[in-house]
Order: sequence, then structure tokens, then C-alpha cells
Amino acid sequence: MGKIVVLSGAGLSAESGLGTFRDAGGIWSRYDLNDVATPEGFARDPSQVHAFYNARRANLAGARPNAAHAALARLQAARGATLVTQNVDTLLEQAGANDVLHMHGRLDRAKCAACGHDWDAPLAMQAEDPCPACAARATRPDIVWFGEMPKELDIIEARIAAADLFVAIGTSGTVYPAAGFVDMARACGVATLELNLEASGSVFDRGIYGPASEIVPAWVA
Ligand code: BJW
Repeated sequence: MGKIVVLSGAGLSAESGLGTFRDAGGIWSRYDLNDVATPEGFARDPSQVHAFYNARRANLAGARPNAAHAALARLQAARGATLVTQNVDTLLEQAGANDVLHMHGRLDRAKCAACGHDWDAPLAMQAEDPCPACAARATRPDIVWFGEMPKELDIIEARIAAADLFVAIGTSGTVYPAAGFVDMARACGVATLELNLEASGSVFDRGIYGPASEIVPAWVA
């Protein structure tokens, strides 16, 4: 298979009990993303945004990696695969993966909106918590919201361009720039594979469909 880059989305963690965003009953059917996942929403009502992420953090504390996370950790150890995730959970790390590229940030990290310093997040945060570096009271989750620049893009794009296989797992392919990675891979002559509950509609060379906890271990084996 050569060099592999795996991009994961919320479907990877669905069977661990963390909700997806756009499936029926998903997170965006219960919350307005403009309120909880934009810098403007945070400026309007920081306590509403913190309540949303504090609840997500508490949910994550009770979640465990599933067989798909474990299979990807094995793939990384055995084949040196690059693991890129849009997920803000840490279930890949809990399954034993290292160097996961969290392009949309991490729930377990806090960031100062004044100076940019980041640190380990407590289970419950509020904007008034002082920054350990500059003491400003502008604490926010270290999450990439709509309109903000995703993290690690240079390294992700370089790894995709140099890959032999690009695999997208459990993502609807609606949020850019991640949604464009498959087109970038195809333009670079990289083979592409989708593993998802059902076809996302993006163009891949090949697809395998079913629950991640079944199809990912079967593909990795
Ligand atoms: C299963 C399963 C099971 C279920 N087994 N599978 C054009 C170009 C560039 C940007 C834009 C553009 N047009 C608009 C934009 C801006 C915007 C954007 O993309 N908007 C779209 C809605 C159109 N993008 C941005 O603002 C991004 N920043 C940006 O673009 O900066 C400028 C820039 C420009 C050009 C180049 C580079 C940069 C930032 C996006 C930030 C996204 N943030 C969120 C929320 C924060 C994190 C959090 O709170 O958790 O991230 S939104 C939300 O969606 C979250 C996710 O990471 C992201 C993707 O969702 P995902 O993972 O795909 O989940 P779902 O629910 O959509 O899909 C689940 C899938 O799983 C489904 O397919 C199911 O079938 C499947 N599934 N159960 C296997 N058991």
C-alpha cells in the first residue's frame, strides 16, 4: 500500500457514543452552529459556547475508543500511516496512536483569545479563567470554528501529495478545506478510498460501506 494518509471524521467516534454533526439527530440539529462554533458566537455569548464544549468534554470523559480507533493505531504503528482527524476528541490517542494531526483542535486544550497561549483544559472552563501566561480573562476552547484557519494544513497537504493512498473515514465531506483533500489527492495521482456508513457523494476511486467498528478493522487487517 505504500504511504498512507487517513482523514477521519465524526463517524469514526459515533460508535463510541460521541454524536456526529449532520446525521439525523446530530449535533447541528440540536444547536445552531452560528451560536456555538463561530468566533462571532463566542463574542456574543461566551458562557453559552463554554456550556456546549463543557458538556462535550464531559461526554468524552465517559467515552472509550472503539475497534476502528484501535485498528488505526495499529496501522500507524505497523505502516507509519499519517493520521489526520477533524475530530476534537482524543480517542485515537487513547487507542495508542501518536502524532495525530488534529486539524480542528482538541477538546482537552484551552487557548487564550488575547495572547494565543494554549494549555491543558480543565473538565469545565469559563471565559473568566485567567490565562496562565498573560492573565487575560479571555479563555476559549482550542477548537477551530467556522471562519478560522484549520491547524497543520501545510504538513497535511504535503503528506497527501507524497502519499500512495488517501483514505477518508466517517466524514460527510461538507466542511472545507478537509472536504477538498480527496480532490487534491486525485489531482496528485494518489489512490483514494472512502470508508463510511454510506457513500458521502464525494468522488473516490473505491468505497467500503458499513459501521466503522467493522469495516475499518477489516480493511486494516
Ligand atoms: C459513520 C458512522 C459509523 C455515521 N461508521 N461512518 C470553500 C473552501 C474553503 C472553505 C469554505 C468553502 N466554503 C465555505 C467555507 C468555510 C467553512 C466551510 O467549509 N463551510 C461549509 C459548511 C461549506 N470552513 C471553514 O470555515 C474552515 N476554515 C476555513 O475554511 O479557513 C479558511 C481556509 C480557506 C481555504 C483553505 C484553507 C483555509 C473551518 C472549519 C471548522 C469546522 N469546525 C467544526 C466544529 C468545531 C469542532 C467541534 O466542535 O467538534 O468541526 S464543524 C464540524 O464539521 C466539526 C467537524 O470536524 C466538521 C466535519 O464534520 P464530519 O466529521 O464530516 O461529521 P458529519 O456529521 O458531517 O459526518 C459524519 C459522517 O459519518 C457521515 O458521512 C456519516 O455517514 C458517517 N457515519 N455513523 C462510519 N458508525
